Formats: sequence, C-alpha cells, structure tokens
Amino acid sequence: MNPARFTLYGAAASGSVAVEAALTLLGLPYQLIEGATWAEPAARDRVAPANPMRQIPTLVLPDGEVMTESAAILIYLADLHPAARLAPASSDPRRRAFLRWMLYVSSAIYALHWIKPDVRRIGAPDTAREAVVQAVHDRIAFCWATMDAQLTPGRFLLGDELTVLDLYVATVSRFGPWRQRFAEAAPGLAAVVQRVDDDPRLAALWTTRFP
Ligand SMILES: N[C@@H](CCC(=O)N[C@@H](CS)C(=O)NCC(=O)O)C(=O)O
Repeated sequence: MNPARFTLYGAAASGSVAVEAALTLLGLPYQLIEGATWAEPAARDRVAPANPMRQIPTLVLPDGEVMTESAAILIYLADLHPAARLAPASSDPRRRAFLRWMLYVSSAIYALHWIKPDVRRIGAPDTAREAVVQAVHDRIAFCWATMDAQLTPGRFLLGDELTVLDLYVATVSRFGPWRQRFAEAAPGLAAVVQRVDDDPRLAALWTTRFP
C-alpha cells in the first residue's frame, strides 16, 4: 500500500461523494472505507477511532492527520492544488461568496440531515418521525430557494469555472427532499447541477455512487 495516499471513510449516496469527486478531479489516489454510518452501527464503529462523531466523510491525510467536515475537506483539497482552480484564491473577490456558500450548504442544509435517521436525536418521539422529516425537508427546500435567489450563476455557481462548491451542491442536492423538489425550489442552481452531473470526468462516479 502506498503510504502517501488519502484514506476516505465514505459511502454511496452520502456527503463523501463530494470529496470523492474532488479527489477524482485532482487525480489524487485514495483508499475508500465504505460504510453507511446513518444506517449501520458497524460503519459508525469503524469510523469512530478516526472521528468520534462517527460520521462520514472522514479523511485521513497522507501524514496521518484526520480531517472531518465536508466543507473544510473540500476547501482544503482545492487550496492544496491551486493549479486545478477548484476554488477562487483568497485574493479573488469570488472567494467571499465561495466561503459563504460552502459554509451555508454545510451548516444550514447538510447538518439538518443528522436528525432524519432517528428523530429521537432531537427529543421527538418516534411516532412523530414523518412530521419531523417533512419539516426538515421543507426547511431544506427553503434554504435552497434562498441560496438560489442570492446567487447569479454563470456556467457554474461562481462563474464560468467549476469549483468544489459545485461538487458540494451537486452532492447535497441529491439528499432529501431530492432533486425534483430542489429543481422546483432552486431552478438556477439546478441548471448548474445538471452541468456538473454531465461532466464527463465525473459521470462514472455519479452513476456508481448515487445508483
Ligand atoms: N458536519 C458533517 C456532517 C456529516 C454527516 O452528517 N454525515 C452523515 C452521512 S451523509 C453521517 O455520517 N451520518 C451518521 C449519523 O447520522 O449518525 C460534514 O459536513 O461532514
């Protein structure tokens, strides 16, 4: 095994796919440790030594340091390889919108998904599951609509170059309330996401990882 490799704890249909997409575009080899943490206790146990939050994506860097938090991982990988232009540089005025929306997707949208596997996590009874999930999905649709109203995309979300923000939105918009509602709430974002889905460098990844 090549020790200078990334190890990624991830799963199909999860936020790790955005990281997998970034690693793919950057041509960085990685070992994937697969496990659906939201559904399988064994997967949670497997990632726990690296990430006590028992969540994915969890990335072990070639030097052994662990990174968690999808937005942080994506920003880090993009900044590490500036020539690939997957993030605006800190001197670029688009950097502000980049950071704003990266953190927004992470905190306003992705974080809400933690509630769904077990609504007792927020103190709701199991019998309220359907209503809670519905409320979470309504909130997520509202957040996508709010982002849509404040962003004027070019070919991609921040202009004419694809960034890790595009990969992030293309991934998180596949979670509940799923793509159809995403497209209704955020038609401008949806048009960009379609372009990201169609990127020939990523087509195989999207097909395999969101079957
Ligand atoms: N803040 C974390 C959230 C990660 C997250 O929620 N991951 C989900 C999978 S998509 C997970 O591992 N869930 C496990 C659980 O619900 O216990 C991030 O942005 O990376």
